Amino acid sequence: MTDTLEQSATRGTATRRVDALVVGAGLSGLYMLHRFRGLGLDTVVLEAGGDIGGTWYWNRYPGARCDVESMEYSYSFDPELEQDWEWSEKYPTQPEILRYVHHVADRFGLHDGVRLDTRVASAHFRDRDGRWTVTTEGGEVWDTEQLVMATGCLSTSKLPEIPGVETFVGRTLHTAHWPHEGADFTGRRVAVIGTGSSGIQAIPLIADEAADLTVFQRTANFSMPANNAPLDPEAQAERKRGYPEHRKAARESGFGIPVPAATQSALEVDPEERRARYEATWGRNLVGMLTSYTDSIVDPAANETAAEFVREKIRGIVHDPETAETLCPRDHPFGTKRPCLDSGYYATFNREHVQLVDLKKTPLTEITARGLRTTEREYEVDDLVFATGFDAMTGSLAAIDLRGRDGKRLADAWADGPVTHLGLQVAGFPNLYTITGPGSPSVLSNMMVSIEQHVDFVADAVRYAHERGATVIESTEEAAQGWTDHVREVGDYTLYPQANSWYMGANVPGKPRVFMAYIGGVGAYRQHCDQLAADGYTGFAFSSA
Ligand code: N01
Repeated sequence: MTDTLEQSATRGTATRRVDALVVGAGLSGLYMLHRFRGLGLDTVVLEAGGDIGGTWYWNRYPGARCDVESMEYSYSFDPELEQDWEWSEKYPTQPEILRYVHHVADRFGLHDGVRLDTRVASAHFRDRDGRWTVTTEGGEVWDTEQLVMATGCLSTSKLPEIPGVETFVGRTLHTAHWPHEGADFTGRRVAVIGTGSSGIQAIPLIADEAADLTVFQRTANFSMPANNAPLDPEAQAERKRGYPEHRKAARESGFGIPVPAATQSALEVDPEERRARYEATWGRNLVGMLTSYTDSIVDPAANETAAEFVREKIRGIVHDPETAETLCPRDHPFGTKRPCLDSGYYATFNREHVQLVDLKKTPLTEITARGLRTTEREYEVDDLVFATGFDAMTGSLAAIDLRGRDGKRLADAWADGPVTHLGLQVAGFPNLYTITGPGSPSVLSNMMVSIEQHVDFVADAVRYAHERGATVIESTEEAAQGWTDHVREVGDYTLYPQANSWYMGANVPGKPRVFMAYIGGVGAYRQHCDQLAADGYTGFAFSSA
């Protein structure tokens, strides 16, 4: 790390010293800035994008919206903010969330703490004085005590491993890097590769414009109608009146969204009753579908009852029986890949100009100058839309040359999969925090609930350390290994590890196959974190450099 400082001196770059650096100006980075400033810490946020907003700055594809309801997917830390802001729809669109992010940044005066267009290249811990040297791709050098990675779980996008992408002469788009001016598909022949949440949201809208749309599906996904609608002002006011209790219930829940706790096994009720229950939840509450019964996500037979219910729905919507069967997911239990919410996705395949290609039967072999080739034939198109997802949870951390004590690389520490204490800290990487990192409920929850909890935990821990004259906080090896073993054990109790999902790192060749999120529930997780903090931050060591 001294090298970096010396190099910067050679280049004539001044090193700027701060108390805290935050990487990423999305919903977590902005709240972290607000909390650190509240502690009087000189804090700067470095943001790779051209503006704030994180996920909601980048993912501008047609139909992009959050599939957690607006009234849930919002900050709870400021009662006046949550009373003042008005959402317009049940599920918020990407532009509306971005407006919300800007409103929050304006309201709390956060803009001047963010440096845009600044991508972090490396972060090296200095053993001699317990601080970090952080360099950016532009050559800036920062010197900080605290370093918070608010880099998001789904922010390093990926293209499919198909040769020839550079040979295609038409337009290529990735859902996570959508042009700000939009993309007009009118009269064009379009291919969409990928049928995850992004593809499933975008496909019906692309179909509205395109002359011809071919969807290339590798894995059929479970999706439920969103039934989105404008928010009734009276219902919104009612929720706002009950916000304190509702937020509390969300924090104590399993997925960060309050739903009644299941009390029965799916296999102990008769099929009619079970069906009625699924029917009542269908199109209303995705988390409710996942948690209908005590064994929905742990017992294959119980899970299959929900999976078959969804397949019946698909068969009821899609006219062509062969297309319907291709759209029916069969290779993973319901919920073990992120289930989707859609607006007319399955019905899109009833349209004359929309075709589905089953890549399980005819895999893609090549991208050509004119389109895509499968083992069966070539498809000529004008536009290639990649809805092919992300190197999730660890990708954005791996993209930075992160080195802890004794120059240890994060890449080496995580060679067999991420090892963290609470998904928040890595042993040997003092004062480094990963907001909603691997090993925390994170992507299995309403992200806003998990973001606020992690940011508060970090701010409180730093305050605790400073009040005691400590400047270095680090998790012990034992605590990190113990927590990670627990995360794996709880994951293994469920059906989640059975799917080839991004939760498992399965979508990135060579990535270790481990279930990266904590499925113990946000309520139980929070309780554990609170208890450990009340006991003097068990598993964390405090020192001064
Ligand atoms: O990405 P994905 P996403 N050849 O990884 C396919 C959140 N999100 O951007 O399943 C052919 O889910 C891949 O196939 P397979 C949400 O958490 C939320 O859609 O790997 N196909 C899959 O179908 C979500 O889960 C919201 O076999 C290839 C697709 O591409 C997460 O972000 C909206 C391929 C990728 O799906 C990621 O969603 C959007 C190849 N070589 C996203 N490589 C809301 O809140 C990949 N695929 C609504």
